[in-house]
Amino acid sequence: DSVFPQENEFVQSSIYDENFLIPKCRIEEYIWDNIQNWQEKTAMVCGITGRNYNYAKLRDYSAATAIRLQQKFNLKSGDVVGICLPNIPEFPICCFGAIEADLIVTTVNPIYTAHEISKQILDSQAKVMFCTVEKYSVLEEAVKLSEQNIPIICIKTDKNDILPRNSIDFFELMDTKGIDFSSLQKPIRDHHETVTLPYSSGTTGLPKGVMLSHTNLISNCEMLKVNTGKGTIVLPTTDSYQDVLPCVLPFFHIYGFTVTLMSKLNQGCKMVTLPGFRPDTFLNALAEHKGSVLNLVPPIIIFLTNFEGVQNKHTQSIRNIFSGAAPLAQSDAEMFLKKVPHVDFVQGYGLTETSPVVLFQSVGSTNYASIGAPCPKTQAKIVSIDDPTFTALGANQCGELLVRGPQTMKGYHNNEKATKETLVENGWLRTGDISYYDENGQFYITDRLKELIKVKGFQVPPAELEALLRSHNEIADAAVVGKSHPIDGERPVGFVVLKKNSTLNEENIKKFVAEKVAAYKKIDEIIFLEAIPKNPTGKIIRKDLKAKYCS
Ligand code: 4UV
Repeated sequence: DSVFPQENEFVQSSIYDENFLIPKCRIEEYIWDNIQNWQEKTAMVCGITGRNYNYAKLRDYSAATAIRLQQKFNLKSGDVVGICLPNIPEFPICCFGAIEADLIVTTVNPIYTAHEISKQILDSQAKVMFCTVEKYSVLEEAVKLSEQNIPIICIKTDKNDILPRNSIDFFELMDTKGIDFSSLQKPIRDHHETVTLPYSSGTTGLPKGVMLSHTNLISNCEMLKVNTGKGTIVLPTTDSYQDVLPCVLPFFHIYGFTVTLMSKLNQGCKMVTLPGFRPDTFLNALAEHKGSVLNLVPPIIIFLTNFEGVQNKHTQSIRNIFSGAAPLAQSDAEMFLKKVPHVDFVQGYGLTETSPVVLFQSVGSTNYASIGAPCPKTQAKIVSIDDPTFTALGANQCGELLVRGPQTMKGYHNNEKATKETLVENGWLRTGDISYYDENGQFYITDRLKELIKVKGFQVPPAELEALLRSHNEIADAAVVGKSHPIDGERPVGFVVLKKNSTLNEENIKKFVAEKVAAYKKIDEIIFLEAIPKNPTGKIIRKDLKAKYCS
């Protein structure tokens, strides 16, 4: 357990530190830790087709997958496999099977284009990819673009699916027939080693692989179990294995991965997987499966508040709702809770780089504008933006939020420079968010210092869109910033300097980008400029663009 180096009295510690212990084990041990209590209960059920697995089956299929991955592919401990899957019941089998085989999992957004996937394949050096039959042609194209020779393991999710010719059938891989469970080669990498590599752009630049260890992720799951007075943060009862979670947030993102998938498998819940957000399937899952716990982002909270089709039968079984990943206005929370006054509502704050949760509210707090206070074993401080000593400031002073704790990443994969800029002295991680805390130690996010844009809680790195715009042979220079949007949070706006004689218009440019990126990254508006404002070192002055065009 980490003991933090002492700093001044303004550093904010958790009020829940006492008796908090982090299990020293690997993820596959943690996930199946209490399985004897709920072997026969449903672990995963598809909210569309009803396809389901109980806990005993899920564990056995994961172990069989681990053994076959070790035996059939030329993989060694610490090699990376890519999981490009929507929320389907097989997601944890692929993922925790690969982890049991001592591999590292990089989760890939299943709505990414071939162009986006190929970048992650190359950067992570993935050796095997998992996808659904539906996504196979995109994966095949991505593998081609990356000029690698990578086997693709394919999951049939519909009874009419036909296995693509050059792919490997996942259902054969996970089949337990003929499996000798004792043939699994024991892992040689311990719980401090990297186990997942989700991608995040961090404070600047292109997406980077975030190296998270078993301990990072497990400590975060345990923090969510802490009792804040009126019950635990994530689950309101002790018999949590009866809780049902309609899983609408994607498992590939750290929120869905840790807070939903890992944490709830460890507690014996039933997860209803939804491959994407659609009002009808989401509401069906709530009513039909009697959803009791929800992990959400603000746009879905706004949907539940305003959508006319939301009736009592959809919300009556809900007991606990957690919101995170983007700012939620106090008024949006209040309007929502008028509709569901029986619900325990908690907001949290986190980053991919911190597994993700670092601050959360206590159950029963009505200060919805706040993101709460540090998790167990976690500290937070506010520092002046231009202070190279990162000295903690007192209450009610705005500055950059820094955090540290056992959930803080090991660093960025193959990127020492970005790691050094983000992880500074004494284990502090720079969040790139502007924040302050009040006299009660409650934190508030007021702005973002980093260039990241968040659309519906998803990351849109401006550097990625700028590089894409600049790759057009009629575009001389480009910049991208976020503009506030009442439901999505933000949307990207592009600034473009055209080359001489170019005839490009707004529509051509938007189309050019839309063909190469996932839908939520599409540019909403293009503004033509004579020059992009830059400082003497060539950095785009985004705040000028924002102030002039996006307010
Ligand atoms: O890296 P990332 O995409 O990570 C996240 C993780 C959010 C989670 C997930 C589960 C939780 O339980 C939880 O409390 C939070 O989104 O993006 C990180 C950036 O998202 C913004 C902030 O700018 C981070 O640096 N962000 C995340 N949560 C909040 C937020 C929030 N509650 N309020 C405002 N901004």
